[in-house]
Amino acid sequence: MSDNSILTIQRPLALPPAFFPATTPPTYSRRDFGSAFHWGAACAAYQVEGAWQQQGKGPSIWDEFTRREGAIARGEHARVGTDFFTRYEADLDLAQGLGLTDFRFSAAWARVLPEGTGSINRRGLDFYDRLVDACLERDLRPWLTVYHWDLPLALQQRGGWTNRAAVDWLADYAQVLARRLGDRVGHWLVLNEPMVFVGAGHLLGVHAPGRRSLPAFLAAAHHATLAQAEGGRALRAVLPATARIGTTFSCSYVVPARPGHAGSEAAARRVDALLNRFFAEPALGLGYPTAELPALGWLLRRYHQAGDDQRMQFGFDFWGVQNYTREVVRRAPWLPLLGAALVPAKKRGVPASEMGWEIYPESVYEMLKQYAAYPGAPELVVTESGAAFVDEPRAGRVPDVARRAYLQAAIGQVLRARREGIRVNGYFPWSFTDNFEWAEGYRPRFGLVHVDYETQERIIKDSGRWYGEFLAGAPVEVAPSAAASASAAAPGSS
Ligand code: IFM
Repeated sequence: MSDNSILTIQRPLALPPAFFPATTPPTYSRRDFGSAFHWGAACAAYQVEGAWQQQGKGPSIWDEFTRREGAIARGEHARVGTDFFTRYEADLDLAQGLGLTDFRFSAAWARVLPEGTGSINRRGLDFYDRLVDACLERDLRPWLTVYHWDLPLALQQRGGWTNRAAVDWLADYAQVLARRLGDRVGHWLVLNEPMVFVGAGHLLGVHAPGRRSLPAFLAAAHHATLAQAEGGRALRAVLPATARIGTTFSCSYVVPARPGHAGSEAAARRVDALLNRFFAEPALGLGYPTAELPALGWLLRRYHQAGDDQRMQFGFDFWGVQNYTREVVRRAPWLPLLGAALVPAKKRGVPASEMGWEIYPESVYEMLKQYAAYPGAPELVVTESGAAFVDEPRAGRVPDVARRAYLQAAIGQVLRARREGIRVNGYFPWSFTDNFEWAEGYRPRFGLVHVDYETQERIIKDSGRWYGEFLAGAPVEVAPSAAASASAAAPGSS
């Protein structure tokens, strides 16, 4: 990394206390996490690769969805993305320069199998082969996500996730990757955030494939739950015994808008079951959280077949915890299914990121605690964590003070969890570079590295420079006044 001399750990005193809750350790350094801790950064194929039609790649549901009028902010798309397909070596050079030990990316299913099943596109698979080697050449351990939302369009035309055959499609595709890359990729993640691609894609209609249907949602959810476990088994069958197989969950610490109020508490439990427990508990053999979500009775009657409870179980080596915020929930009896609504950060008047998500770094600690509390829970890894802000380069620098502070606070919360004995063994900021943020387009920037989408020029932001300093051993010193004056933000309106 160049110009280290100007890297100092600044004390962001001007930031609101939410950035540094009083529970943040006031000082810490990389050494506190031990030498085996994984320090990475993450990205996903569709959000960065571009090259949407190159070298035999087939179309994905996102290639189709981004063509729809009004689907994506400002009509943006990811046909070029951050051009990672051609620039991956330069990006990995930056990651190496910052001192990362691990690098997480996904494979584009339609690049490997243009029709989703059947014949392999050798040139597509060759790309991931080169990418894996490029990581290893830079001492970056590759973490490969099998499915990060970009289903081949050909499979959508056969019903996509609503078709039970999707379980086998995913398992077969996972084995194609594992057979070619398993000799060098040691960490595998089956699904990225199933609740998001199932919910936003099939119930809310704001992500590909743009469905708004409760039956489609329930069918897709059940098939994704099966695919999560069967994908794990498919990988296990062909990978070396040393491979670590995980999967990821989107999650948010859920609190009632009116603590102590029975209706509000019950509403929060229902939302927690949907957002945080839905995909984790079946993997442990606990089934779906039907007590809190009676609507799932319909799923069970309609889509669940004999033997599915066993098929939904899998002994993952780790769970990827992906956390950005918390949710404050109020009772909303007029709303079907959940009878609950989220109270937006804006309405609560609390600090929020560009995504409108409350800045609440303690959520990562709370979710680690919640997942670790399951008997039989595997090791945890924070496979995504970060915050989107609008960043403006100034004279060759990107002074993203808020993101840096967020990361410092969130990493501090991971340390807090470790000090309480929680088995969490890695942290991956989302994202390594700015990228295509799905329906929101390019405006929300999450990266440690700024991307100029006109020129594809990269600038390491101050948050990225700080991350490099931290990985090189510099201590974090949380502004004492902020930590001392901080108090947990009030949940807000009911
Ligand atoms: O950009 C996404 C990513 O693809 C999945 N997890 C959440 C991120 C921010 O929204």
